[in-house]
Amino acid sequence: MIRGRLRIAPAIAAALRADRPVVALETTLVTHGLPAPEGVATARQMEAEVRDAGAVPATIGVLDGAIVVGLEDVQLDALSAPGAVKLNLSNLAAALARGQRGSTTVAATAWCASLAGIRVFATGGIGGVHRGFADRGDVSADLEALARFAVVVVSAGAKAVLDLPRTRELLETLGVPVYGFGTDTWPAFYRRGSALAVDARFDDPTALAAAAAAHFELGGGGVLVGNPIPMEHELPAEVEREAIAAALADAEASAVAGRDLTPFLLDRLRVATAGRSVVSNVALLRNNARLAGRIAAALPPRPRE
Ligand code: PSU
Ligand code: MN
Repeated sequence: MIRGRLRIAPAIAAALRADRPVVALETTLVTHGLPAPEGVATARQMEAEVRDAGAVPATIGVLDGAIVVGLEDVQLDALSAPGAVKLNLSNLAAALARGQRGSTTVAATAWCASLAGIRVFATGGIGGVHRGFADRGDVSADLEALARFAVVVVSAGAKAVLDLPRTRELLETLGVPVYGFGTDTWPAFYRRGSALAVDARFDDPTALAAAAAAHFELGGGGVLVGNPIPMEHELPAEVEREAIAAALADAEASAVAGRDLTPFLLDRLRVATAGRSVVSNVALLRNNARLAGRIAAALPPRPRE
């Protein structure tokens, strides 16, 4: 039924049929998370990292009324022209039906990946519970999607502008396993660690892949992997603290809300750190794409029905 809505590039369809490793990549970080032309360049670097790790990259977006799984270079360029809609679980269908051009968030990409039969997905930082939750009630659809779709999501934690302790609690509530790759604490995006524990630590992609496969076998939903930002790209704690405070103050002083909030905060961080946050973001994205490729390559064969 979804066939017409889901356009899987031939190379990716062939890899999936042969049960070769495939990694889904999202596009909201391209259109809304990074400044142009950094976004498109980063998407291509992430694809290269996935390939270097021995897997096939499948960058996902919405074009001409279809979910395109495996955007070609010209399609990625078309998608990232100004005006792309940021798509999550609640506006994906309307965008498809209207033929709107859109980029997929973690939430929408997890959905599309599971429709396509892709089991691993790389992003930068997931969305979560925003600070000031009591007043705004703003919780990213990424958390609900993680609970629902059986995909391994590789990230550097949740975005640092969020309320990380509440986000961690909600993942626990939703039953999403949070694994640390080479870490006992949940990574905090621009920083390698936090005071928050992971459910299990793995130092080897094969052991991690086995745990994720066991979760899927039990009928579980998504698995979140926390992969710390490479040490040399961490933002100094003081720089990060001040930049986040400035970004949150700017958001408070403006009327920004809803889907616009996260892109607004990321852009304010860029300004407050004189571009350093973007360099760190790109570094952790590439690092996550590479690990996702290794995990995809290590997953046991898909069980045959
Ligand atoms: N990771 C990044 N940059 C980003 C994002 C993730 O390094 O811009 C995007 C993802 O697409 C994620 C979205 O799903 O930010 C979160 O938006 P919201 O908080 O509105 O759900
Ligand atoms: Mn939100």
